Amino acid sequence: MSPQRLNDLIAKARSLPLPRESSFTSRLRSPAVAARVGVWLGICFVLAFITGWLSHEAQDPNAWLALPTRPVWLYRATQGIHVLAGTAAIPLLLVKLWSVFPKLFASPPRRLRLVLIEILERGSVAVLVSSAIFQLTTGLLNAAAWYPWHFHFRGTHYALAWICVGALLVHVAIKLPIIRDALAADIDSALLDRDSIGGVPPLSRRTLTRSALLAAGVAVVATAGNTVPALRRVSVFAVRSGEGPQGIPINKTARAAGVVSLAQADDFALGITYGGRELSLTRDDLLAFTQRTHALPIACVEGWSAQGRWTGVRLRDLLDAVGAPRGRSVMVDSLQTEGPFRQTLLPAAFADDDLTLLALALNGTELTLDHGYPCRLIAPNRPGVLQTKWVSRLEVLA
Ligand SMILES: Nc1nc2c(c(=O)[nH]1)N[C@H]1C(S)=C(S)[C@@H](COP(=O)(O)O)O[C@H]1N2
Ligand SMILES: [Mo]
Repeated sequence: MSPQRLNDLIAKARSLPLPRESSFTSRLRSPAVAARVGVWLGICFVLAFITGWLSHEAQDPNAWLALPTRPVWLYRATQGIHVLAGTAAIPLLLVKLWSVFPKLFASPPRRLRLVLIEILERGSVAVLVSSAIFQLTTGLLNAAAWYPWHFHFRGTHYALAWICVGALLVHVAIKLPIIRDALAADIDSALLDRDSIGGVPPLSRRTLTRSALLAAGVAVVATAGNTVPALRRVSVFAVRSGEGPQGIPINKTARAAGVVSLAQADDFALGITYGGRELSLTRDDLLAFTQRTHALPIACVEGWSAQGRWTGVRLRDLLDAVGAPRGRSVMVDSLQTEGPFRQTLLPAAFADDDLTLLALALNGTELTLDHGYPCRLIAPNRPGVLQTKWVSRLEVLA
């Protein structure tokens, strides 16, 4: 495109009946606010990114970063932080977008070189804003157990996280001088303001920034009951803080998993195999093993978690029964015939851990059907999605 034609295009764009940057006169729409809210937003995104990445790795049996088996509450904490950081980011992002909105209508610069820089800069902001909105919306809906999409949530949310954080780094790098100046100056300083700013608004910049933080805090308290039992009564947004049978919520019921009759069948037997050796154990056989009780949390990737007292057979005792050596991973199968969680790989560190149980009871009573009757896996510091219910078979891998 010739410079002349570009100039014509720019002139045409300028004459369109759109708002201009100068149409916005509020003092609140300022770099002073954008930078301050941006710092908190950045903290939320970094926390969500690190904890989300950890969770993604924890669910991947081939990950180079394996979760340790201690402390038993670690994954519960990181996944709680993940969902709460994302929740706090929602009001912060809204205020931040509002504060920079006039920039969307800034006239393009006149020089070709500057236009190219502007395109790059705006492009990175477009990627950042759209990926941030995508991440927060899908995350929020997922935590609310509503899945109105057809794509694979975990893979998509994970891929977009890298794009979002990449665009965030580019954005911060480009804006560093203005961020530095805005944070160094008093919040009411007019130093970085647009020319079009009008009179004194009904709200001070300080009040707006504090309100944004307060809204983030309220959003956190309103959801934290998903993870923090003490907050259950005030957490109006906590989707699965409800008690559930045996004191713990249910993610997938036996009916939804299609295992109601198989799980209650009289001839149920757990198969355990190692090499050529095979053992078949009824529920009564399992009850004849030494029963142990441990307090371990179910920490769902969708942000809720709850502690239970699980009673059952130490997994290692079952592996010993087929003569399997230590240091072997175990494939855990469920009675469920479909769905991604019907089979999970239990890495050796978890299979050999003293706290890992094939649970038969929860909080003092026989496991209910929805919690995984006749038997379910419960291991320390393991994502909820991998705590397989309705276990039918354990295969010790070579
Ligand atoms: N077979 C099977 N096991 C499963 C699931 C499933 O869908 N199928 N859901 C998992 C998920 S996502 C969670 S959070 C926990 C929840 O356990 P609970 O319902 O006993 O609280 O079970 C896990 N075990
Ligand atoms: Mo879950």
